[in-house]
Amino acid sequence: MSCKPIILCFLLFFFACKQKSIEQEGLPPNIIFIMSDDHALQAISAYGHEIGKLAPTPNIDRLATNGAIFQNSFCTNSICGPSRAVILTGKHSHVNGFRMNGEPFNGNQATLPKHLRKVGYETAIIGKWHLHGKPTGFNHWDILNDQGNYYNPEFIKENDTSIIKGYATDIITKKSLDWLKQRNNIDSPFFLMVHHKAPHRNWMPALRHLNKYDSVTFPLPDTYFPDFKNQQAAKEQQQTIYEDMYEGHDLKMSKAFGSTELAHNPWTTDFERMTEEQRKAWDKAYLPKNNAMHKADLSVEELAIWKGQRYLQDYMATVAAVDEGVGQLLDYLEESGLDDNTLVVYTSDQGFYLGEHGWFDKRFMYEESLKMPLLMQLPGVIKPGSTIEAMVQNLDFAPTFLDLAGGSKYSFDMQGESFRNLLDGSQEEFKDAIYYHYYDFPAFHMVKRQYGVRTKRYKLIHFYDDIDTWEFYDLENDPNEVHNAINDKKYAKEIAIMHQKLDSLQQHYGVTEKEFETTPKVEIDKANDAFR
Ligand code: SGN
Ligand code: CA
Repeated sequence: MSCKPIILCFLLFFFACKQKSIEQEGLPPNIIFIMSDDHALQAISAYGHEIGKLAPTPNIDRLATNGAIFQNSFCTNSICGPSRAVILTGKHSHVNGFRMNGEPFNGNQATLPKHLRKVGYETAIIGKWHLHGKPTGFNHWDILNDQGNYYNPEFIKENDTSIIKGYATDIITKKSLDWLKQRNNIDSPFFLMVHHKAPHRNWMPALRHLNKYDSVTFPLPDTYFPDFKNQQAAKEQQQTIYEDMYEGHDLKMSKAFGSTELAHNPWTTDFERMTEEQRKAWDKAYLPKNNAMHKADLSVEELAIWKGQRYLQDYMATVAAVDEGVGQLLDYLEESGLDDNTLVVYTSDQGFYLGEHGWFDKRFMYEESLKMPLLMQLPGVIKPGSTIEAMVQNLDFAPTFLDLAGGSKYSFDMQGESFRNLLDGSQEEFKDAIYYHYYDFPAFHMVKRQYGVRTKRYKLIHFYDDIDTWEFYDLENDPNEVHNAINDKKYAKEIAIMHQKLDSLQQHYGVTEKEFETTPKVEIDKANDAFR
């Protein structure tokens, strides 16, 4: 028998494969955007902080090894819904209209997924949405109801709302993998947003992680017991670990030795929704730890330190499941060969305080909540192991992704800019100053309204509404931001320059008088008592 037909078949097969790979090379990259909720960069080992090193995140770190770690990525408004709206629109809060949690998001406006669809992408979002109303611009969406719950959370789809038994982080990972595996239109690139609830308050770890960090002592920051000299807004917040956390709901403390009944737990929804089996495993893990605390008969200061430890142990245990989920997604990309042409992004909607200034939560323009973790891999574009020092913002994500997707013309009216050239190293600098504006006052944690500007070295903040105070920090000499140098003559010149920068940024971004509204005093007084 002649072997000619076999050779012919082989050649045809070879050219077909070759053709396919040329086409694929020409395709814009897929984008997997993994965003957790309230994940401080101190809690990611690749960032080198002590906390991250004691509770490593090997899978998130894979992105730093395979790609780039950003050292200076900032949000424009450190709170959940607003950050998400900025990411979707590439516009500051006062322009996209979603300035604080609870305001309606106008889903008719132009957004990143809508533009990506115009250039041929299939788009999906799975997990936390928190912009109220139904997502628009996505071919597929499957979202947590509002903030979502750690155990047996409720998910909402176009025509279905159901409680899914299990642990939120694992369910979100599984739903994401299922979507990737079952994609109906495999010839188009995709944009998948994987949005975790973890490590958001009230930090409930998965059953397999309930004892994960019991034997680890995390370092509490030098500023754990602050004096807030010349920092009036900081003095008046309600987000101090040892003053404002709910002992049951947040710290999982029991009422008494030998009891599993939770101490202060104003909303029963998080624990009551657990199955009997889950609750049993939970109590088994926490009872001995809580008993030990009761037995130790701690002083006020010792208890404050104990609370810091409990907080960090639980927080990091919720991060562990997120990290495992990232690992599963990366493994799948590698096994399927998709990794070659997929931009994988890991970030959080904002940073978070892990005891700095004595705090949990975010909102303030001080570093730990202003900074977002940001890691990205894209083979062939981002050099493995790169560190990007340039200042970028969540405002710039949409223009950057559109640029990579071949849709940069759609970002013409966005306020962010593409930082694509930072990715391949063709550019090292980006912005010389970033603008911040937080509005959610009076609200949970009573953090004052504030706006400001940050450059590589300095920060100027104005707190307003029921106060009117300015703060200035030299981040090089005072990285912990404990010395408000606004009245220090030594910095007069720098302060004047920062004022100019602030004015010109507000002008550039179209900030009008309307953005500086204040609240009637009766409302503030009412709110002051509401969240204790
Ligand atoms: C909840 C939390 C607050 C948190 C806000 C906003 N309390 O209200 O601590 O600041 O969400 O968070 S909780 O005990 O009900 O969880 S955000 O991430 O959605 O902005
Ligand atoms: Ca958040």
